[in-house]
Amino acid sequence: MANWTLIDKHAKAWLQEAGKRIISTFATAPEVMTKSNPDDLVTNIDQETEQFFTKKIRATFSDHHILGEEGFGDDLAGLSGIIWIIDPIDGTTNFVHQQRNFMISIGIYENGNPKLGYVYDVVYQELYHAKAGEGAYWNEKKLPPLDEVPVEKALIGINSTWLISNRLIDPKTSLIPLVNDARGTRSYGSAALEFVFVATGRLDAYITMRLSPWDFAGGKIIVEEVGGKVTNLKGEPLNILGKNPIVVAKPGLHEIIIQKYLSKGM
Ligand code: 2AM
Ligand code: CA
Ligand code: CA
Ligand code: CA
Repeated sequence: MANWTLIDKHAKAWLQEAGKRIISTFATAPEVMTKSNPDDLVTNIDQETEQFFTKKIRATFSDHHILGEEGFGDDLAGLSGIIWIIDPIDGTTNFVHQQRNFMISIGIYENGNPKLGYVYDVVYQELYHAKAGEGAYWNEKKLPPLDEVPVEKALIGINSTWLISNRLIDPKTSLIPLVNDARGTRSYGSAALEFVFVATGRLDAYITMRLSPWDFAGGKIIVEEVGGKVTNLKGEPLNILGKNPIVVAKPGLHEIIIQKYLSKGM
């Protein structure tokens, strides 16, 4: 039996330490490199932060597995055992351009089941976390269950890249009507931040095109602990080890977004 209290204690301590290390680099410009395209950035700090976690986890929990964005984890064949899914810096573009609005995200799963979720706001030093079945917290404050909200009063996190024609939906029949009906939209540039903003009620929903496991693994556990819904655009469960387009929303609003708006554009 895994000792989840011990795992949680280490995860929190390592997040704090990793956050301090990132802040201590702020005076020096990071080394910025590109990955799949010129807008897909990674820095030496993303890489060093992921290595910080992989070293700690391997030294402390040698039987745990690791999936990290920057590739310092393991080659996973499946979901068996305990897996730490890590995004060392979620919002690298914000990290490079703004030195804020980026998060460290960690989701810990056991045999595919959610166990512990963490999203750490390094600059604000605010930790969002959840233990599956035991609720979610913003620092030490327990987050209340999410209430229902009509579309007319909803603030929705959505990226402008949806306006460019894409293969997932037709923006003219689905997202433009949704943006018209909603109270407002916001784009923050960090998926993990947008997940926890839904969990805290600062956003009512977040709709995003294509996220990898490390982008959503931590935030999904936190949102679900307060009654939020996290699915693909068809309302189906996410593939934890794959890439998914995602709708995150308050209960009720989630069904309306999928049924009234997104199903028309597909
Ligand atoms: P990242 O900063 O860890 O790469 C930006 O809107 C959000 O989408 C961030 O959470 C970012 O995570 C994520 N994202 C996923 N794939 C991306 C890509 N290819 N390029 C830029 N951001 C990406
Ligand atoms: Ca990235
Ligand atoms: Ca990410
Ligand atoms: Ca990242």
